[in-house]
Parts: sequence; structure tokens; C-alpha cells
Amino acid sequence: ETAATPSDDPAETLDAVVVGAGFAGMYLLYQLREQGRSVVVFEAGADVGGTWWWNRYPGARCDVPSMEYSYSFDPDLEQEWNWTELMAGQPEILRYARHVADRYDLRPDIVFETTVTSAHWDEGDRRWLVTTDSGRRVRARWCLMATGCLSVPNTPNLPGLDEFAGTVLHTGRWPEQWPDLAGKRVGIIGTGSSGVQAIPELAEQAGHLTVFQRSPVYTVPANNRPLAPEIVAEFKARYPEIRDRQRDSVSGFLGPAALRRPKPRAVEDRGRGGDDTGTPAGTAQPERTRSGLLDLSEQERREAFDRNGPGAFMRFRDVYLDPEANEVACELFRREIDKVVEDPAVAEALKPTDYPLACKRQVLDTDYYRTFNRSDVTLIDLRHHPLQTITGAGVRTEAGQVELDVLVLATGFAAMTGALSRIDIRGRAGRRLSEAWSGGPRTYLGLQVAGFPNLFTVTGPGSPSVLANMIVAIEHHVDWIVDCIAHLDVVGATTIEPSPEAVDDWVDHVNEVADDTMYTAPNCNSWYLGSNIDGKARVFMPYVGGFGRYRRHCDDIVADDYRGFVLDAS
Ligand code: NA7
Repeated sequence: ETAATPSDDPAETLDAVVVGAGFAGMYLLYQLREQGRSVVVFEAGADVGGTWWWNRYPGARCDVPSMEYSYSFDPDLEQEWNWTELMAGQPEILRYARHVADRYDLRPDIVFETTVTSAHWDEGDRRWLVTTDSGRRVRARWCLMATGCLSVPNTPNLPGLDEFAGTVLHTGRWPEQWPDLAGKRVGIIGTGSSGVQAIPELAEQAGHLTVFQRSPVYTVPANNRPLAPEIVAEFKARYPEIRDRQRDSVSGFLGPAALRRPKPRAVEDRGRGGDDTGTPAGTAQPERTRSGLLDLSEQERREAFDRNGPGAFMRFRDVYLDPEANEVACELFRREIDKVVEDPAVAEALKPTDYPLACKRQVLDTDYYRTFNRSDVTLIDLRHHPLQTITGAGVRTEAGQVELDVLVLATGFAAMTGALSRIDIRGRAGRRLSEAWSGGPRTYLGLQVAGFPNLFTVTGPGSPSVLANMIVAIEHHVDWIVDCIAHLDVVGATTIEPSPEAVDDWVDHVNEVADDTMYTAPNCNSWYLGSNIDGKARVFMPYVGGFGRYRRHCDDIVADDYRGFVLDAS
């Protein structure tokens, strides 16, 4: 494009700026180039990979099967890459991201170690002016936020943290050169997914590990294992069909059902979106029965857990919807902890009691509970011995001081909105995004915000995002966005943004489908609700209605002439 750039403005002009070079940013770059557009991608990290670039802590692993957690846009890429484990670890996923960057020669258009600081809509030339911390200024028609849902680490305000004389590490910013922990006294705060994955590995590496636990976790075995070559071959042979079913499913992946031959569905069932048990998205693991836990006798319930372990609850849809069934499942779950953890006091401390199953993101683990049987691992229950302060020597709780050489924070992220709220984003009339979202994020389809024309959020709040297989969700959003941009060219429009009414209706729908699930139970606090961050509005951010259903909403809106969007050709 030749822009009417004022001569006193040193900014260069391109078609699009993409923020972030994780899986979303890389695929956006690929597709925009295919359309012949000029693009620059800014990435804070030193290489591609996003989440998988930063989260290199010991034990970091994906919780979606690797054969499904991969791009589908190029069948050749699908065929040539070989995953080695059922669920890939961080090093293998980062290798995959790097392979993609090399294979499509993406790096020349990515500027690494550069953070976008502001993006201002210029009403005059109908472009975004994007500024970076290196002082670069780019004007672009399209500002595409591929900033990730879990990219800004949360470091809680722990009194005395600055005083600590040892090393502080955050799981979400683990150094490329792993520190040598042999013989060291290591402490870890946080027992969400990151902590649960790291704890067994840190216990192996450290001299002694102390786990400071505020909320016990409901975690179930990941059952990770090497991938047999026959399984890989079958996936590769059946990828087109499997990908179609993923895109139609509740959570964007099929799990153990992937290689089962799908039953032919009645015509009226087609396109309903996978799992038809009515269970909310983000919960796919074993296949779910239509029956409820409460339909079983007490003995049958116990047998189901004895047979299938702590993950047995996932088979029953009422656990996700009915508080009574949920509490029955919680009780059976706690019994599973007693079976593994030898010291009854430690077992007791590991039992969650004050929030329901299926309220937070389901955590998967490898040998988590067994780790607490080690003599070189100590659990401190912060519910009974609250943390008082960090000192120069370690962590002091009401139970006394624990001296440490290394303190690991596995304290999570400013999820879903954190990365966007760090950038000074101003839309029409200079309105700040942080102001527009002061009561929680408000989007249309998780793609666009009213008053912020031509700004797109890939897997933004209000879309399935973290409740779906992220790569499937990313490919869908990127395809939608680039098709939309092409459509605007065809109809001669220069801007697109949603109407405020469309946003209101969508936000209502997002809330409505989340109501009456365990995700929004009154005693549930999770990063989905923003409740891990002080002062953040309590709003359920992802779309829980199912990926397949969401995708059909998006298709219908396009087919109905971009219903709810305002296209401007002036
Ligand atoms: P999470 O799931 O937000 O977990 C953070 C953990 O840190 C959780 O156990 C918190 O306890 C704990 N935490 C946070 N602040 C404190 C303070 N101040 N004191 C003690 N403990 C604290 O983050 P993860 O990184 O594990 O996982 C995030 C997602 O990344 C995950 O769901 C996957 O999708 C990948 P709390 O529960 O708040 O009591």
C-alpha cells in the first residue's frame, strides 16, 4: 500500500502488524504472506514459540495429545513431523515451532526481543500507529494481537521477596540455561498446572524440596507414554477426517476417541459439535457416558474409582453441572489421595475441600502425589500455617522459617487480558482499551472490540481459546481474520468493527452458557474468572459453549453478511 504518510512522520507503512510469534503469530504471518500483504511481527522473546519459548521449567508439558496439538494447514507438514510422546514436552514443542519457522522461512519478517508498547488508531489515515520499545514506529491497516492467553506471569505481592538472598525463578520465565539444583534447598510456591508438573522433577533435581501449598489441587494422572509408530501412522493416514472431527468437537480435540471409527450420525445431528452429553468445554479427557454419577449405587461409584483412579469423575457429566454429584465425586477423589500418600497428615493436607472439581482448569500430572512420599520433600500447608514473609534466608510461615537457596514461583499468569492490558491501546477518539474493559473484557466473538476498528484478537476473551485445543482455535481464528480482510478488499471497505449491540449480545451469551457450570460456582476462584489477580473484575472470560458450536456461530455470522459488524467504505 502507498500511504499518505505525512512527511514529518518517520513511521513506515505496512499492511499489517502482528504482535507475538507464538503459534498464532506464526500462522498469521504465513497466511498474510499468502495473500501478498506486507507484514511485520514483533516478538518479545528471542525466538518463536510463545508460551513454549518462555515456559521451559522442568516438567513443562502440553495437556493435549501431540498428534492433535499441531497445525493442520499444510498436509505435508503433518506428514513430515514425528511426535515421540502422547503428550509432548516443552522441548519437543519448541523444536516443532522452530521447524515451522524454518520450513516457511518466517524469521525474516519477525523482529525478536522487541515489545510493542502502544497501538493508537489514527482516525485521519485509518491506520494503527504501533510503537515498540526499540523506538520503531509502524503504520498499518491491521493490528493483529497474537499475544497469547497465558503470556504475562503473575508475581504475587509476597512481603519481603526483594530481601531473599537466594535465586528467585518463575516457571513462566525459566532461564534457557537451567540452574544446577543439585544439593540445593529449593522451595516452590504454587500448585496449579505449572507447580504440579514441576514438583516431581524438582524433587529429583534438588537436595531438598519444600512445597508451599495454598490451595490443594485436584490432579489426575496424565498417563503420558511414548507414541507407538503404528499410532502415528494411523493418525497420518486419517488426518483429514480426524481434523474435521476436531473442528466439530466440544474442546477442539478428541483424545482417546481420535482413532475410533466415528459412528455415522443422523443428519439432524451433524454439525452439533462433537460430544453431545452437554458437558461444558475444556473438560475433554476420557469419553463421557450419558449416565450420571448419582445414577450409580454407592458401591458402583466406588468401583468406578477403584477401576479408573482419580480421573474416574470425568466420565460423568453430572459432576460438571450438579453440585451434589460434584461433592460425591470430590469425596471419592479424596479417597484416591489416601491410597497413594503414605503419611495420613500429608494426605489430609493435599485434599481440596473448599472448591468443587471442574471449577479450575483440570490439572494432569506424572507422579505428583507419590512425590510426597519422598523423604526429601516437605509439604507446608499455607491454609493452616499462613505465609508471613520472605526473608533473606528463606520463607517464614506460622510454622517457622524454611531456609532456601532457590525459590520457585509457580504462581500463574495475568490470563487472557494481561498481555493486551500492558500495551497502551487506544481506539476511536483516543479511548483506551483498559478503560473499555474496566469491568472485564467485552468482545464480539473474542475477535474484535467495539470502537477499535481493524484490531483483531486471536483467541481473545469471549472465544473458546483456553477451553479448546489452542492450535485448532488459533487456526480457526487466523483463517477467519484473513478471510475477513480479503472480503473487505472485495467489497471496498477500509474498516470493520463490531456494533456495541452485537458485543452486548455476545457477552450475554458467553455468560449464559457459563452459568450453571462448576466454572462459575460461587465457591470457585480461578484464572478463568480473573480471580487470581487482585482487583481484576470477576468475569468468566473464555467461551464454554463448545468449540464446534462457536465455529458455527462465526460461520453463520459471515454467511449473514457479517451480522453484527460494521463495515465502512468511506
Ligand atoms: P495457576 O493455575 O494460576 O496456579 C497458580 C498457583 O499459585 C495456585 O496454586 C495458587 O494458589 C498459587 N498462588 C498464587 N499466588 C499465591 C500466593 N500469593 N501465595 C501462595 N500461593 C499462591 O497457574 P499455573 O501456571 O499453574 O497454570 C496456569 C495455566 O497454564 C494452566 O491452567 C495451564 O493452562 C497452563 P491459589 O489457587 O490461588 O490458592
